[in-house]
Amino acid sequence: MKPDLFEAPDYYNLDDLLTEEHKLVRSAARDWVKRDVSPIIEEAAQKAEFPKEIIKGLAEIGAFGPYIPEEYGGAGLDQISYGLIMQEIERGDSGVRSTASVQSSLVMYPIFKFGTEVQRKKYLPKLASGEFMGCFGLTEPDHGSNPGGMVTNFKDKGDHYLLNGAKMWISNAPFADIAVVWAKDESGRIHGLIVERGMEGFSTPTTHNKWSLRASATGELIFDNVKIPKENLLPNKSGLGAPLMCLDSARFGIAWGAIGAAMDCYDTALRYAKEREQFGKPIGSFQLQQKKLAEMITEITKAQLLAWRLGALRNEDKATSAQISMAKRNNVEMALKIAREARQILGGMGITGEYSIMRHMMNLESVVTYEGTHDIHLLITGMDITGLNAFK
Ligand code: TGC
Ligand code: FAD
Repeated sequence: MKPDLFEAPDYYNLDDLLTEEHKLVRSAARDWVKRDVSPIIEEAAQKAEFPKEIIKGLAEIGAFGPYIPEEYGGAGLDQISYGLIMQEIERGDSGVRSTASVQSSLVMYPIFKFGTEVQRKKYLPKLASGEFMGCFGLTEPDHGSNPGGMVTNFKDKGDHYLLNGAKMWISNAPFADIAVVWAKDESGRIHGLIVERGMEGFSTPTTHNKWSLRASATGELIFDNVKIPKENLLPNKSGLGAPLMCLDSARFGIAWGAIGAAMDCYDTALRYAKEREQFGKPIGSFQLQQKKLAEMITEITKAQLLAWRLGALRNEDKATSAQISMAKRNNVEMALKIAREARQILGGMGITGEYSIMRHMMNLESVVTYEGTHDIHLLITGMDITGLNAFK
């Protein structure tokens, strides 16, 4: 792979909206991605292997629990810092950002928000340092967009719960030490349970042959009469709203992360267009190539503004779920379109692993589907503005 020469675009001087702390956090993440991710990520993706050696670095830049309070091992940062970290990581690879999103928003957040003090103290510091890795089990083979229909369930057996069912498409599952699993009780109410690797009847088979997010490990979670200690139930919120609150946090991170992937594609294509000559001129001098590049920077700038404003709203605890859906949907589609256009600017070279663009493009095909598909987020916006529910 070519050396990482990334220079971040900032067409509207958005850095003026950031604090010194935001810039410091971003620069630590950016430097780490250049030093420790870019040199190894293409080979990891080609081999379809999660590069476990990056876990320590992710913890050091604050990517595990950026906004979790420091007393639990988190970085105690605000939402814009969290977004900037996700942006920088996904600039390197969406799969690496997935690992951080799951650990922070889908494992640490529910334990912090819905767990007991004992659970917080037991799990959060180890998750923040990367000593423990976690995964989040919501999706099932027959219930993806409609998680409320889940069939995974647990029964009260007096001194423990008995968990049965299966989850599918679970990021980090093959190596996770713990899983936050959503399952129905005997009355059909959804609860979160912490399932630990090693519990009898719990297995995590790997999902093979993905053409997307190849550097992220994906698997299933199988529960065959797994005995769960009662103290592993997250007691402070139940119902579908609990996992959906976690998704709000992760979707916010994706809205920022996708900008990183788009910036990397744009930056690569811009540099290539200025260097590559055809017909005796740089291809960047042709109007058709300029149109592509000009539209890319316009869309990136719009996405940056959306993400920044959403971060400011979340800092004030004022962002709605529907606003988060809009940003996730818009920014991921923006990144996917930019990856496709950027790939064309590189001609044949664009399909090789010499450059990051094709990897970003393939990764983004998962990002546009997970955490709520492109269509589902549109229907959430539709419901919000009309007051009419297309799901029921
Ligand atoms: P509905 O009846 O509308 O709502 C059920 C309850 O939930 C509340 N609620 C929310 N609460 C917090 N945040 C949100 N975003 C919420 N949306 C809804 C709602 O108020 C209600 O509460 P209550 O108290 O009245 O019970 O639910 P529904 O069954 O009609 O479904 C709604 C729908 C389709 C929008 C939702 O289920 C959905 O978002 N589906 C998409 C599923 C999804 O996103 N799955 C992601 C799985 S995890 C993943 O992909 C990780 S990828 C790895 C990585 O991040 O890298
Ligand atoms: P389906 O729900 O079957 O949807 C198929 C198509 O139908 C989509 O285009 C959808 O938009 C459309 N559709 C569905 N309902 C409607 C409707 N009402 N109106 C119009 N169109 C509709 N899940 C987890 O729980 N944890 C994870 O860590 C996790 N990681 C993932 C990692 C990867 C690489 C992938 C690919 C997925 C991951 N997921 C995870 C699952 C992901 O959240 C689901 O794939 C996603 O929610 C969609 O569900 P589905 O694949 O079952 O598609």
